[in-house]
Amino acid sequence: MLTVWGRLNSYNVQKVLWLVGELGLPHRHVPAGGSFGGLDAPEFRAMNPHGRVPVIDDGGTVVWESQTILRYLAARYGEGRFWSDDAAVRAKAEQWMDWSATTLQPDFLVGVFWGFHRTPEAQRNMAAVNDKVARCAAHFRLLDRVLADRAYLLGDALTLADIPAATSLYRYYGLAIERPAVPNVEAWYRRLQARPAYARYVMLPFDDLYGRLDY
Ligand SMILES: N[C@@H](CCC(=O)N[C@@H](CS)C(=O)NCC(=O)O)C(=O)O
Repeated sequence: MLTVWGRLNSYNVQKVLWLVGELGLPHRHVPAGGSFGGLDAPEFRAMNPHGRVPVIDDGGTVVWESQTILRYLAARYGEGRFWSDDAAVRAKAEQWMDWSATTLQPDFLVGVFWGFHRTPEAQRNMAAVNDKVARCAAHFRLLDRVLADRAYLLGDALTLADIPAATSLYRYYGLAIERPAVPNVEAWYRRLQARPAYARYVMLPFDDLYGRLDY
């Protein structure tokens, strides 16, 4: 049995549970982190010395770091759909995963979501937030150009390429910030909202995180 540790309102946990849902994997979910705590417990640190969620235990194989978990689950359970033995095919998806982790996520999750939503109003650095909002607009325009002739980032089907970037959409569209007109991104987002696993694991309220700098 697969076990997934992590609070449901964590972006990194949502990525993993979304893929678990897409793969239809039976699993046990253990809330951890945030108000659930538990990350400093010796048993948790024995699984993840970094003390962060998500973590999975798949029949004794323990994995942490959300992007590594995505690749593990895809390789183990997603052959033909989320995984390929062809390195060239895999690279097409992995470049978007890495772009998301190194470019979109720092600007959106750290710069905008933390800088604006999670930071109490009196402490916000709006110049820095506005800079990140503008950088995000450029990132979503880039995605818009890529999505001009396709339903998902790599073509007709959802792949690992979509998961990290698209997990941001629910929050990006839920914040009172300026956004560019990106109709192809909006169509992608509508397609994703129709997927039960996206609706179940990504489209979750995040107002409890408003103005909260602590986990
Ligand atoms: N690079 C890590 C980041 C993990 C991370 O920072 N997780 C956050 C939640 S998104 C966490 O555990 N925070 C402490 C907490 O929730 O208590 C990953 O992708 O898994």
